[in-house]
Amino acid sequence: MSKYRGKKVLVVGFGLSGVSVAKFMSQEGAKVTVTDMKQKSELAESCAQCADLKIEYELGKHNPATFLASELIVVSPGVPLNTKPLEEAQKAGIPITNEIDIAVQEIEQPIVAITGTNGKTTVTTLIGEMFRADNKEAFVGGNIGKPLLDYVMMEKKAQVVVAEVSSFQLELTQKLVPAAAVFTNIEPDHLDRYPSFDAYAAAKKKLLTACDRNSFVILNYDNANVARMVTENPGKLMWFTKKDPMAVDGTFAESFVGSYYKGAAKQIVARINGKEEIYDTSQFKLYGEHNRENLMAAINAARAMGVSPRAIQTVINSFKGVVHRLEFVRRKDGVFFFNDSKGTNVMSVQKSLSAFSSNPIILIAGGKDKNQDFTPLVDLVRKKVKILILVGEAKEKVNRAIGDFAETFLVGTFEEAVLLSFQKSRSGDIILLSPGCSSFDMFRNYEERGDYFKKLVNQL
Ligand code: UMA
Repeated sequence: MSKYRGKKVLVVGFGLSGVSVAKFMSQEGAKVTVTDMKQKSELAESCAQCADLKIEYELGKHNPATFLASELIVVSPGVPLNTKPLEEAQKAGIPITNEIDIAVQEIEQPIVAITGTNGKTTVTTLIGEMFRADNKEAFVGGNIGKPLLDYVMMEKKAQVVVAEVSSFQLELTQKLVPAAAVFTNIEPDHLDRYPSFDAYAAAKKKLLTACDRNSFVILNYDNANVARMVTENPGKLMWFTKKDPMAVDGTFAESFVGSYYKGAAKQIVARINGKEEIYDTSQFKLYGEHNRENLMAAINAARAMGVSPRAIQTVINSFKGVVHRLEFVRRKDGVFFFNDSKGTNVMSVQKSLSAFSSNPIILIAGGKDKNQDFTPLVDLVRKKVKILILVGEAKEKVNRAIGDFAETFLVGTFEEAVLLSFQKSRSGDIILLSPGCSSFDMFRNYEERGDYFKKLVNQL
């Protein structure tokens, strides 16, 4: 009998994660209540998906008494844990968990978990593709947009679960033991949710402490915040680096397991099980050095999990990238348009700007601020950005930080931003939407923002 049968379960937040939890808990025979700060009219899609289920709703508010009367509270990733009724419930000793932690207790297949500030969606997608190219069924989900509980409810099971996990999801995770854990990089982000960078990094580190000695731990040697995280050896370490390990130091080179990039030859060398394998990246289509890092991370994870080198090479040659991530949209009158709507923090804008070598860039940025410092962009803006178009809630703040380093326009609407970018462009320019901010001031999510950008661009 299900351990949830008859239990009073409160689901907090009724987005993707909440819907999946509500469905699962109903299926398990729990007494489900859903609460969300939004009104019913704003949650039509979620309500429609659960229309056939026997669920109590408390919408438009969070009622502390309902929290205190629950036996289990399942929190959506976007709901901060310092929300008052949650704090009170925690004080009262009511168990609080999340969708990921419930799911991993039900999943019998090995889990490859990917976290980091940037690159995790690309790495997650690449790993999934590599399994598939090797004729192995993979479920690809988590923060990438498909809740893991959806997988639990599916009848047909995959051989492996490849899960992107965010810091929000890791905060409450206790039961996850990944077969492989990947850390792409850790840089300041979500500082509107966390009191400090250390608090954010600590949430990410929970994936490392979740590993046991059989887990493969895949780390970015070139990212200081990741490299310094490993104080003791939690599992089987695999590194990836753009440097030649021989040039780093002798002991590192000797003990090196993982991948490194030989830029001149456009090769990735993977040293696995004491042998070296060479991957040719000359046909890899993704822009930028950071995408070489993402590729190496994926190669390590795939090889650790037994994917064949041949399948990996096939994916390197054919992978087209991830939507909203430095996604090429169109060329019009010699101007190239790129949609990087998923670039929601300063580091990702840095990586996207660095991906282009010589063409002048017209950058469209701004959105909802996450209490970020935009000044790390100064150098790149000065060197690469010809025109800066700022929009959204954070436009004044971004302008104060970087507006002096390119010709800058502040505009009122997203439509104006796109139109102006095209009016100001010349053949050979790159128009890049890379907001450095989240989308919630004007859109439902970054996907909606990116889709709208593409629609406007295609109408030009
Ligand atoms: N809500 C409340 N009370 C609050 C705060 C929010 O009721 O105090 C409600 C909102 O009104 C809304 C619901 O909670 O209706 C939304 O929940 P959510 O923000 O957790 O969003 P979901 O739709 O459930 O999607 C979540 C992840 N969202 C976030 O982490 C913000 C999705 O990641 C993820 O794909 C999905 O679960 C499935 O696992 C998105 C994301 O932006 C892509 N992630 C961040 C990122 O990548 O930077 C971490």
